[in-house]
Formats: sequence, structure tokens, C-alpha cells
Amino acid sequence: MTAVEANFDGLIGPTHNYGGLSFGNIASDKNRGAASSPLGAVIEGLGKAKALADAGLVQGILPPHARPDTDYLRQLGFSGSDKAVLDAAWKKAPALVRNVYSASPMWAANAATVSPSADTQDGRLHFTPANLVTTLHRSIEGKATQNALERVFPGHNFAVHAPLPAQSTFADEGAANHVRLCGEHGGPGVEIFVYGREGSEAWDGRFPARQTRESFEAIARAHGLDPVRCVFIRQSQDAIDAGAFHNDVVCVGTLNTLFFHEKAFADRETALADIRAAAKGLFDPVFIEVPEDDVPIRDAISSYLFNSQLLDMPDADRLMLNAPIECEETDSTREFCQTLVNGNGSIGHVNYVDVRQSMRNGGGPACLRLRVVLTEAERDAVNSSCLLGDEQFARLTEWARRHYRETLHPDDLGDPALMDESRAALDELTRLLSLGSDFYPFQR
Ligand code: SUG
Repeated sequence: MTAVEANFDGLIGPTHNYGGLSFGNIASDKNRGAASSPLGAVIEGLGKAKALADAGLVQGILPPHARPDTDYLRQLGFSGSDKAVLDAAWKKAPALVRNVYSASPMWAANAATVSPSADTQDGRLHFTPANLVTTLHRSIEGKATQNALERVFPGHNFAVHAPLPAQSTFADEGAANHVRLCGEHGGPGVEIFVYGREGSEAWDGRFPARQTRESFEAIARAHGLDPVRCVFIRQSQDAIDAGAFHNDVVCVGTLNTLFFHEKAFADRETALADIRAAAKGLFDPVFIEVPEDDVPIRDAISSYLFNSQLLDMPDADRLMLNAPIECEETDSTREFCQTLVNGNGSIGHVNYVDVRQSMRNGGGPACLRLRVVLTEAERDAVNSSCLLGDEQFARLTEWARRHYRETLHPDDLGDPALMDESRAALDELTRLLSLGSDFYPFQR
């Protein structure tokens, strides 16, 4: 069946800031306290998405979440009006306010794990929103993501599950640790689940392992996947310790091609053999491994080479890597990209894209998107206001220019006007994206 791999990018919210909230994410830590540009960020994100739409790919948008999440502060004992809650929390617990103001839902690769209908027993396209329990600021995303997915992907073609139970054994970060390989998008594929630890294991790593094997086993069951076509691979602790807090910082794949760093997996030989076995009879996997000698893992992580989007562009004979501009500025990654282009392997084009505002929080081009393989019928069933064409791009750009601040410092989060500004922007957005006038909690 013909199907396409669409990208749904997280629309960057009006409170994008550098809170330094993600332990183990080196960029987030390094930029803690710096001034951000919410307007600059949303324009960068929309620009990346629009370029792919212009090139003929199906490009969608996922809405930002309501920030600040005052309901969360209420659960923590603050009371009164939203303004009173925020004011008291800012005085007594400013760290909590930074958490409930994070624009982290922009990193849509962590929104959910997605299984195309060609892989599932009931023939529906399945989503499990990630519970993101490892970090406080992201643990508040799951339910709102479920709500967003239900409005963007309505109807019987789609199965939107609830997030897994919010417990460390089921720590789940979604598609950032999931790769699907296949012969063609609409045919059956191999779903690769990369986890950092077992749920019950005593973890002694330098940084947290955010994904467990148990969480992915539960998702594979819920999605009705064929166990023969599922591969569970352990991420190497070296990679996590070096700052690869998600597998998509050291690995990306599409169609039959897996592009990964030598140090990505704990047991590389077994991992590749398992993928070959699972693909048997469907397609021949192509492995492009980047040796440490060519690109040291430090460079891979600081430049985010593997957080590129690996794209099957219309009318192109080879895949394109939509890489962060930082890869062009880093000698080892620029040279490696040049070698790819000069060679005759399956990656033949590299495009560099500027998403620096997001990169400073550890989110590259691939973090900003959720991939969804859509058949024609499924594409017709998507909420069409959430698909990005010329008109929606123009509307969203104009909307952002009217509502977003040019600059935001983490100290500005105490400014009560920011909540009003953010809500005014999001209230209008629900009309632009046809999400319903009760989409956000503050609208209900
Ligand atoms: O979860 N950064 C995100 C970046 C997510 C990147 N996603 C993928 N690799 N797919 C995270 O660590 C930083 C927020 C702050 O520090 O204010 C943050 O949440």
C-alpha cells in the first residue's frame, strides 16, 4: 500500500526558555540561565518545517502545551486564582515555576511511540504518548499529549493510547528511542526499541537512563506488533554517560538504512544480527556505522550529527540528511558528511539547518518532529488544519509575531503578564489549528 512518512513538528511555545532542567542533557545544563528568544525559536522551527513541506513532504504541526501548568502547582498545595498560585509559587518555590513553564513539548520525538498500521494487528495506526517520568518538567506532558494526538488524529483509523503508568519501571521517552526500518513505508517493517536499562536494575550511570525495556515491551504488546518483527536493543552506557540521553542522539534510521555511531549500542554485533533476522523476508538492512576514529562521540553529541532527519525526498535517488548547522561547523562531522555525499551509499545529500534556539536545550532537527507513516486514507483523516501548507505557515508566522516575546530570561518567569500573554496566544491557536475551544485546561 502506498504510504508516506510524514513529520509532525512540535510548534515551539511562547515560553521557550533555558531553565537547565534536564540532568544528563549537556546543552541544557550549559545554557542554564541564558536569555532565550521565543520568537526566534518558533520562526526557526516553522522555517525547518516549511522547507520540507515545500520540498513535497507531508508536514504537520503538534500544538504547544498550556504553560504555566497552574493545575500542577495546585496539586502541590498552592491555592487561589491562577495569578495567586503563580505568585506564591514564584516566591516560595521558583524552581517549580521554572518546571511548569518549560516549553519542552516542542520536542515531538518524545511525544509518543508510533506504530504504522502496516505493522499492527488491528490495522490501525497506534500512538502511545510518552510518560517522560525521568524529568520533572517533562513528566507533566503525557496526558496533554494524549489530548493533542486525539484532536490531531481523530477517528477510527487511529488508536491513541494512554501513557504508561508513571513509574520508573515504565520510564518512557517515546519515538526518540524507537526506529522503524522497512522496504517501503506502507509495507510491514521492523520496529527497533532501544532502551537504557531494565526497570528493576540498580542504575549506577553518570546520567539517568530514561528508557526501560519493560516500557517498550508494554508498548509493543499494546500496539499489537508481531514479536518476530520487533528488536530490543540496549543502548551503551558509554553513550549515555557521554550525554546521549536518547538513542536519537547517536542513531537515526529510515527505510532500510540505519545510521549510527560505533558506540551507540551495548552489544553492537548482536544488535545488528537481530535486526537482520527480524528483517528476513522483508528487506535487506543497510548499516552505516560511524567510527569513533572519524567522529568522536563527543563531537557527535555536541554537533548532533545523528539528530538529523534522515529523509526520503520525493524524486531523489538517495536519502537526505537534514542536519543541524552545528555539523557544518564541526570539522569531523562536516568531513564525514562530505564523505557520505561523495560516496555511493544510501545517504547522498546533506542539508544544514539552523535550529540553534532548540539546540541550546539539546533538541536538534529530529527531536523537533514526530514521524507518522500515513496511508492515503489516514492522511485524509488527519485534522487538516494541523497540516502545514503556504496558508497555515503564513497564519502561524503572523500569529507568532503578534504574540511571542523577542527575548525571555528565566527571571522573567515571575512576571504575571507572561501567563496572560501565553494564554492569549494559545487560545487563538486553538482556532487556527481547529483544536476546539476546550482544548487547553484554562479554556474549560
Ligand atoms: O528532554 N530538553 C529536552 C531535549 C529533548 C531532545 N529530544 C530528543 N533527543 N529526541 C530533554 O532533555 C531542556 C529544558 C530546559 O533545560 O529548560 C529539555 O527538556
